[in-house]
Amino acid sequence: MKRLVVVSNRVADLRSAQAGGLAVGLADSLRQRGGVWMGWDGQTLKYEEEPEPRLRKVGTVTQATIPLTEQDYSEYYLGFSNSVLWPLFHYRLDLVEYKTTFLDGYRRVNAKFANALMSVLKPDDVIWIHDYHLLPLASELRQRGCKQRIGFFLHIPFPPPEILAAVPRHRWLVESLLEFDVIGFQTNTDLGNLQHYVEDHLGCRLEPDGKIAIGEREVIAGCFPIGIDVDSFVEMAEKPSDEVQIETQRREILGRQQIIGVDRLDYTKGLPDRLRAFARLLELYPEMRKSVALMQIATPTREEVEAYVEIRKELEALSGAINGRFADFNWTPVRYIHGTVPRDALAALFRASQVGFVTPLRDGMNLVAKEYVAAQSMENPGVLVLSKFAGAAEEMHEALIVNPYDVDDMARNLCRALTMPLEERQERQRALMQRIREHDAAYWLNSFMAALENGETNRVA
Ligand code: ADQ
Repeated sequence: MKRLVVVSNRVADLRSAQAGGLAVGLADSLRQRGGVWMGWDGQTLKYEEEPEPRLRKVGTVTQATIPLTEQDYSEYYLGFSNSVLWPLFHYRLDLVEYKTTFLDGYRRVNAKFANALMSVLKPDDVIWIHDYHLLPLASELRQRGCKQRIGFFLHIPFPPPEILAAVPRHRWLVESLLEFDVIGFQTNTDLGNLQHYVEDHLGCRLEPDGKIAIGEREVIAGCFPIGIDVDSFVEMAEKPSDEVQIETQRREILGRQQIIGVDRLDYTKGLPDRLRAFARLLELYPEMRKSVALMQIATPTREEVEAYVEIRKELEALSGAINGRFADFNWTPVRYIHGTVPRDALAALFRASQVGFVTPLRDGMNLVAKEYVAAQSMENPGVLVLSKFAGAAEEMHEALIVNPYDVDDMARNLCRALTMPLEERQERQRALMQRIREHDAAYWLNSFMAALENGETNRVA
């Protein structure tokens, strides 16, 4: 079996129990085959140092990391990656902040990654590159003579051509992308967007099997929806800590239901309208007051980008206003937690919540939706209320699908979820669980690797 070389902006800490399903799945595959995981080490240096990657062996896996300079961090990471590509690929043209230096930094760091990677590659390796930070990396590697097969997986959405055309140098970006042998997307919508772009802007031909023909070359572009490690999540959900158990029993005695939201604190996750929808539920259905509460857990991220500071302020103000308006001496409608919760506690909290409320304005997949379903018990499952703009909605039809821009629609569906008869909840849960089991983390990994190693184009419908 060929050695696998994974490249992503950051290298996951493979020894951490908190690593999510993706890191664990990739790490397992790396361990079995032997391989390398390369990325930025999270350090920023004042001065330039042409990076020799720092190698650290963890069992059969070599972690190869490089530092960035402060300028790289600001132009490549905060700049082009997170102030241009992230908002734009999530259809938020209004939040794009572009400077020419951002693009320079983005190209410079991709070249740095390529130099570092060339020094660790062996002729027989297969290379798998992840996410929007590294779109031009295959092109940089090819320029340095890399002949190995290179795959790419985009974790976030791929926008329609009219939106993509707002990125400076968008043509260069897509041409660079086509230097990969396999390009994987989360959904058929994303795949369709790339296909439209290459047909309309680059004059490429689509083969009947979905391959993109560019001159003599053929590129596989496919849909590989990412999944979770269902069993490990089920196991965690079934073992609640004493603290979670006491809290759950208290709510049961009081006859109170809980709606749960868990996200990185990001403007793509639809958090303000989610809180407004909860307030609207209390307005439209006054009988729900004191019998339901919303727990929203939001982990801070990218706090150096202005848009993230704004969203944090907005949420704090909104949760305060809702509590000020509706709270009683013995009932707090919104519990807003600005922080991270350990994965095992999260699983138990999902199981103890009657509704999983997942309402991104746009999301590549959204693993929280799948984790919520995995955590439910078949005897008394909760209901997933899911945005139609999450990639997960392409597969999870049995959730209550909502429009995250329509506060009234979300409020009505919350009420429907909270009052749904047991039989209907079980029917939906059975179908959802079957689907997330079929399309789990291992399936995602194996189907991508089959495309990368054997050129298989079996796409998920
Ligand atoms: P993210 O935008 O980070 O990922 P998501 O898919 O929801 O979004 O994954 C987040 C992970 O972090 C989940 O495992 C979740 O449990 C955990 N998490 C989130 N908030 C947390 C909190 N407050 N406390 C503890 N854990 C928390 C990107 C794309 C997604 C895509 C994934 C994987 O934006 O669309 O699904 O990559 O491809």
